[in-house]
Amino acid sequence: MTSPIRTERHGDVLIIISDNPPVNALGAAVRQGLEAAIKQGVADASVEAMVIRCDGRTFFAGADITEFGKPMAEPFLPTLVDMVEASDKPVIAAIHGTALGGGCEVALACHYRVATPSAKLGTPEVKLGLLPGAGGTQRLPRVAGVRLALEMCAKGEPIAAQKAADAGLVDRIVGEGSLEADAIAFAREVKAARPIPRASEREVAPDPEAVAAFTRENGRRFRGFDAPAANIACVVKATAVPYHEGVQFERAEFMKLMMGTQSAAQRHIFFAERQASKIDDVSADTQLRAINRVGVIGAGTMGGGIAMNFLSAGIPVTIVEMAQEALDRGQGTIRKTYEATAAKGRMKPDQVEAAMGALTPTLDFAALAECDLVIEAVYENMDVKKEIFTRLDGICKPGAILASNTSYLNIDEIAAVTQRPQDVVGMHFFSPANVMKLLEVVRGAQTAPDVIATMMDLAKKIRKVAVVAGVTYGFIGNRMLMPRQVEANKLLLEGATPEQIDRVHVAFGMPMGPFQMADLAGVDIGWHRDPTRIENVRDALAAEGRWGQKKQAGFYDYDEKRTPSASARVAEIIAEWREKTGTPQHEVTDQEIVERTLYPMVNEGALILEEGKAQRASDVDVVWIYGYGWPVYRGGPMFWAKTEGYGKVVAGLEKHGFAVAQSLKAGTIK
Ligand code: T1G
Repeated sequence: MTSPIRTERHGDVLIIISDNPPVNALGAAVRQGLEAAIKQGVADASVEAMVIRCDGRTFFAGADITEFGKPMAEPFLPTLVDMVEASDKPVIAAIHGTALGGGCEVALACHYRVATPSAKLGTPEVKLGLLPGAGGTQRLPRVAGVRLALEMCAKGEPIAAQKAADAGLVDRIVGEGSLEADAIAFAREVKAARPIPRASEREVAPDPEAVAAFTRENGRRFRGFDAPAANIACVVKATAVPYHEGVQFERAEFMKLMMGTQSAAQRHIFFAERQASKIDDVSADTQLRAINRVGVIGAGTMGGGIAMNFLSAGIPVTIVEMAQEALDRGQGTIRKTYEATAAKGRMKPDQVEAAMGALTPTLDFAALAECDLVIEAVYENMDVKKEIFTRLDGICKPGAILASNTSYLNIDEIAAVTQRPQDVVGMHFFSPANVMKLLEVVRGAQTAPDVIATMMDLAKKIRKVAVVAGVTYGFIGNRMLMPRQVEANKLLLEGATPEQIDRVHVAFGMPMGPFQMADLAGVDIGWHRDPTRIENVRDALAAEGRWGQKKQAGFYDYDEKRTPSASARVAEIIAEWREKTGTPQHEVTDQEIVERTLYPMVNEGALILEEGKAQRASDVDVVWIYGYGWPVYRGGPMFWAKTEGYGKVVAGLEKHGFAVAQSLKAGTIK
């Protein structure tokens, strides 16, 4: 097998080139090729300097994650990077694309780094529940300082080449199209410079204030994760001991994380997210439909957020409303949201104007005739949606895709009112639609394969993580949410409190529990609006106007800062309903709450898979990670059930009288 590494000579400079698509991952063959090339360069007296660069779209994007958890072939990356640094001839890293993880560590072991202006450097291992395990936590602070090293290692966000240059991490920004030539020229400039600068030989002073401030500022962000603290500890170690001692500490911390369930969960999600975009029965080269203009029906919270996704991606939007006042309000909210983003420096004013300029507000439904995709985002009522799709069928051009943003309703039933059911699909965005990354693409019985392929491609363009769901009430996410809500309400009547149930979910790692979520979404959502008809605790709250945060009262009381506190009135109402329903009371334990609110979600996920309403278990996990804030370090409900042990989950479900899915019982969930 040919090595992914080749070398070329440019006079006295040896170019070492990696060609390992798609992202030059540092797999065994790459490491072996690099080792041989460096040895060749060091041994060849006519070589004065070496340049390492990569073909394809990027410099090394890290260790090969698919090798993790398997016996690793030599040379190991830590050994290889130390060998690069030990070279007695200057080695220059020529960086384009994203030098990430082990790729950034190879660059740090090089004596100099040059980069194209669009290049990025990063140590995202923490997003895989890990840390830079090839000397990165020891070399990075020595080259770029403690503060930047903390940012890069513990948060994992890549930095732009210019910022890296400002921090001394990159020695020269070179031409976007002349990387190799400029790197060779740079190599010639430094080939005779001595001593050769080695990052591991540099000192870095302790900065306890920076560490304390960083840890304090990111406490909420790092809650529940093991890896950030380990990254911080390694960076601090770099300021306290020589390199060779620091890397031993780094190694030990790395192995602890690698053996842990959190990293396994986060690596699972890394691949699950990429797998989700693959549709088993739709080939990757399916001809896509062109989407050059999008229509959105409804300029409310969802419609406005949905429109922003396309405007931000440079796709013009026609937004339709029934009344001028609603249209103006919707347009105003979009502008305000963009301006708020610009005020935080995350958008330039001209980008705000460009996005607003691409928005065409109208009261004229017929204006949708020119759209390639129309997304209906009106309130959840089947008759209203059928009326709209009947009109769209008469207006829209052939080949236009007709989508509904329904959160629950039957896409086939909606499609059936049109003459073009093959062009009808569900696009279930999550609120706030311009922020939440998940998009459930609901595939109807007759939805055409090229419509699905177009949806998956479009999702990438609008920076969404798309998952295909079949037609079932509530699709994947909301269908699994329902048994959780049902059990949470039952547990209230049996003796638990909203605070206890929510505390268990927050301790599990969810951003909030079922009752805090109800207060955020609105206790009146789905309420029949008749204050005289009170059939459960929720009706009682709604009848009293306790509609949640927006009313500063729901299952909790809220102060002006929306801080929740337990409500005596709610405790009274719950006590009344326990009485009224004659529900036997018992002491509800935290474990019981887990067994009765989280295990049924897993069970429902298994049923969804058995019915073919989701392609694979990892898709279900992606839905919950990106749509409902399930903690990524638990890998999603289906992955978690596996780590929990299917047997334990089945026993817990049976103990509480649930009918358990066959595949869960058999442990055959795929
Ligand atoms: N290993 C193996 N496969 C990888 C990979 C990697 N590091 N990175 C990407 N792929 C695959 C991916 O699964 C997909 O495959 C294809 O490449 C394209 O990726 C010791 C321990 C580089 C920014 O965490 O962030 O180094 O689905 O769809 O959107 O310290 O990939 O086509 O079959 O994401 O253009 C640290 C991970 C590793 C970077 C490109 N590195 N990668 O994004 O393409 S740990 C990372 C990314 C480490 C050392 C440690 C992104 C990207 P498929 P893609 P993209």
